[in-house]
Amino acid sequence: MPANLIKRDAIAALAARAAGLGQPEGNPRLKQVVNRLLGDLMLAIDELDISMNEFWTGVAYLTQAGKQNEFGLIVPGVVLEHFLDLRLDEAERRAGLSGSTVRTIEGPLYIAGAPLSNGEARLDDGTDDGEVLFMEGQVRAVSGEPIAGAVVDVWHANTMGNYSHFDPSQAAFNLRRRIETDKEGRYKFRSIMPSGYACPPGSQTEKLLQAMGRHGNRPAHVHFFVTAPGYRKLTTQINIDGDKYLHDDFAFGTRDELIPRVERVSDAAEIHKAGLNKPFSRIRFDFTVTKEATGAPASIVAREHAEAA
Ligand code: MBD
Ligand code: FE
Repeated sequence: MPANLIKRDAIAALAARAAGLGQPEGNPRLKQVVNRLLGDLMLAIDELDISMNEFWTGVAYLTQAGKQNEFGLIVPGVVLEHFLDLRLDEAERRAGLSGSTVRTIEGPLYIAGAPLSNGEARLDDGTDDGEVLFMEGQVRAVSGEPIAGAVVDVWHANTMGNYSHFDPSQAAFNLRRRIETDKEGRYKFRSIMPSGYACPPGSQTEKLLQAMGRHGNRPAHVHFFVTAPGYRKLTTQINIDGDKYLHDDFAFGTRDELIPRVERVSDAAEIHKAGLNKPFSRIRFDFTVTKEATGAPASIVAREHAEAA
C-alpha cells in the first residue's frame, strides 16, 4: 500500500474520540496521554505504511512479552529507562539540586525486604565459589557531612549472572541486603564478584534485540538504593571495570562516574589478614545524597516489584 493514505486531521480526530476527549467522565491526564500516543501511533502506521501483518505481529509479540513478564526487561533494552533518568537528571538540575552521586537505572530484578544489618553484612551464602569482593564506603550529604543511619540496599547477580528469587536455585535474598550506615556513615560488605547479566535465551527481549542486530548483555554491576531520612532516594549501580560489556551495556546503564577502581589483592599477607586463602578484590565507593527539597521532582518511584514469597 502507499504511505500517507489518511489526512492528518482525520487521524487527530480519531485519536481524540478514541481517548474519550469529548466525554466529561474519565481521568483527564490518562486521556491526554492516550490521545497523544494513539495519534502518534496512527501517524507512524500511515507514514511507514505498516502492514496488517506487521501490525498483528507486533501485537502478538507484546502479548507474549506480557505473558512472560518481560516489559521490565524490554524497557531498559530499548533505552526508555535510561531516558527517564536523563529527564530526572535535567529536572533536578533545573530545580537547583546538584552534587549527588549520579543515578542509573533500577532494572527489573529488585526484591524489597532484604535482611537488614548494622554497618556491615555478608551478601553471599557461601555456595558460589566466586572471587571474594569486599566493598565499603561512606554515605555523605553534599556538604561532606557523613550520614549515620542511612540504608544501603544492595543487590547483584551471582557468578552466572543470575539474581536470587528470579533464579530459584539460589537461596532467598542471596546477594541482597540492606545495610544501615554506622555513626560515621560507613557501610561495608563481603560478597562475591558478580558476572554480567544476559537476557534469557529465547526470551521476547532477546528476540527483539537480535532482530535489531543487538546483543542482550550487561557488564557486571552492583545495584544500590541509598535512602536516609530527609534526603532524596538515590538509585544507582557500580560497574565492574574491565568487563567486556562495560561500555556496551544493552540496558544503557553504565555511566563514567560509576566505574570505581577494583583493587585486586594477591599479596599473601593481605589474603591471610582477610581470612581467605586466595586472591580477592576490594572496591571503595562513597555515595553522596542530596537533601529533599520542595518543588523537586519525586525521587521515589512508584513501581511494581516482585514480592518475595
Ligand atoms: C539487570 O540485571 C539489570 O540490572 C537490568 C537493568 C536489566 C536486566 C538485568
Ligand atoms: Fe542488574
